[in-house]
Amino acid sequence: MCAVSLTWDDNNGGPAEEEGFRVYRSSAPIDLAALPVPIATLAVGATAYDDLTPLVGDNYYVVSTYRTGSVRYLEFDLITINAGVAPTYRYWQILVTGNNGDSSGRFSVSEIEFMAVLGGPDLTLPAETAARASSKSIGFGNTPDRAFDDSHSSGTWFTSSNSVYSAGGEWIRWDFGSESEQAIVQVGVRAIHTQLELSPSAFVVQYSDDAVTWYDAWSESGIGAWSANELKLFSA
Ligand SMILES: [Ca+2]
Repeated sequence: MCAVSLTWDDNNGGPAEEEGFRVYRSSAPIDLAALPVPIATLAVGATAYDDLTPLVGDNYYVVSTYRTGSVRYLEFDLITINAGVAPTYRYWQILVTGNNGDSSGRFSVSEIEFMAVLGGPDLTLPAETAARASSKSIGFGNTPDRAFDDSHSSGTWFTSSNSVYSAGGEWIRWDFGSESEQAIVQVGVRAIHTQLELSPSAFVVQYSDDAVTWYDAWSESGIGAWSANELKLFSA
């Protein structure tokens, strides 16, 4: 969790001069003549406030005293920070740990999508699959590039060779390259057109800087009721 801690000096003479403090925040510079709705109203003599939900990007803060009937700005601070910006990573993968009942334990998908913005574009490009797509195993020649080719007709799906229930699961990965690291917040998984029991039921979205040490972004489980070529979206 990201937090912004604000502190200030109280130069007023107590209740006779103030009813308390208000904290204002905006993603754009704040016009003191047209203040937004305060994010916090604090007691007389307050000298600190923790913003536990800062905006992604710039946060402009104004802290002021207030007094009914006579708005007073005896002191204010204007602070520009960058907060809540997610770190970016070169490698992203889904580690599949369950399928929808196929006894082989393999999993199949027709497409995997990685998005850095909710509802935004899929950042995997079909033209780059040869350099960027990989998987832990390959079943029946259904290579990982087929999960990033933007085609989900017959013959363009990925299948793992190994069972997702053994040896820690089966992964399929995209390498964004050192020049285009990403902070993925949404993943799309599209089922193949048949054999829906091969569709994932559980997976972990993971990221890495070196493809050696992996970290969990978030996990999904209990995914079922796939229909042919259905695209399901999952977010952090
Ligand atoms: Ca495909």
